[in-house]
Amino acid sequence: MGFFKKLFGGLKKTATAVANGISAIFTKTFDDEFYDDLATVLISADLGVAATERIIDDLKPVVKAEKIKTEADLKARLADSIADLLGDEELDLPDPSVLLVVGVNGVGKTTSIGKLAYRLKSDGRSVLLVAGDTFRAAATEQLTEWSACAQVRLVKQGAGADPASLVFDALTSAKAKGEQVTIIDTAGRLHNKTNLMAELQKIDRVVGKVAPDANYRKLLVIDATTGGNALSQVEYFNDAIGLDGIILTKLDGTAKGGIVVAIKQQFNLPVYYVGVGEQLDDLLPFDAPAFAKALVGLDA
Ligand SMILES: Nc1nc2c(ncn2[C@@H]2O[C@H](COP(=O)(O)OP(=O)(O)OP(=O)(O)O)[C@@H](O)[C@H]2O)c(=O)[nH]1
Ligand SMILES: [Mg+2]
Repeated sequence: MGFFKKLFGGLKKTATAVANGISAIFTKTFDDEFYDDLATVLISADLGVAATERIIDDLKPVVKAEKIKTEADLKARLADSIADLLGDEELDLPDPSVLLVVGVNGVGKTTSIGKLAYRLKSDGRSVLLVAGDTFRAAATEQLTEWSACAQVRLVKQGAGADPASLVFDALTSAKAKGEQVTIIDTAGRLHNKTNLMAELQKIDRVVGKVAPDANYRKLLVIDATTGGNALSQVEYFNDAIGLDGIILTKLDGTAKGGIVVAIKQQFNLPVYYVGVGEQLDDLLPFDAPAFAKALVGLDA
């Protein structure tokens, strides 16, 4: 399946909600009432109040100047405004790169790492996976399966091992073997578990020490179906280790895909990848214009 088809398929629930919402309120007079209703539609899709206001302020003069009349044209201009807000940043992975993948329980960290490893390997990069979730034996098994599937090397230890020393060993090995991209999985953790957040900070310091010259990126995985709560997750993890970007999973399971826009507005953090399903190729690099179009229900 092509990239756009996958993205549109993944965003279907959000797109249907937004597109139907716009159809329901559409009038040819674009007055304050219309824009209030449009704001309600966007806020319902979790774009957030601040981003919604910014998008509508941006849209109004364009609608006027271009004498927009049709619903399709309105949606196209709306998509432009959303894309502008999102910006377009790719995750650049020069050699060597280290990715630390963090997030609360069950958001899709390990699955996304597996999919990303597969994608990078298919692009001809050498990838090392690090089973830094030593909390549960099943977590290491899960990553072992992904490493076999993506045909990449894995560094692991027994359950209960200290994740920071595992990361130390893994990065030392990555350096010796000249691995291009090292991806570190971590146990799911809630912000109120201070010992687990401290453990994450320790891992973070180890990476800084062992691989000071690497392109080191800290990525938070967020489950799109959690809605507004995702914003507080960004805040806590950002405070703890300083994030570089987001992987947003399970877009296929929600009508609230607009959370991407709220995150960008509030934290100025780029979304680098989106998860749109459970298959191997269901992790897509984020493409702001395509995403914005899909979000309002327009075809590519
Ligand atoms: N529909 C859908 N399911 C997903 C997506 N990404 C992950 N999942 C599913 O979410 C569930 C949890 O995924 P994991 O990768 O184990 O999550 P995790 O964050 O590593 O979980 P912990 O290690 O327990 O904290 C699995 O059933 C995945 O298949 C996605 O983009 N779409
Ligand atoms: Mg996991």
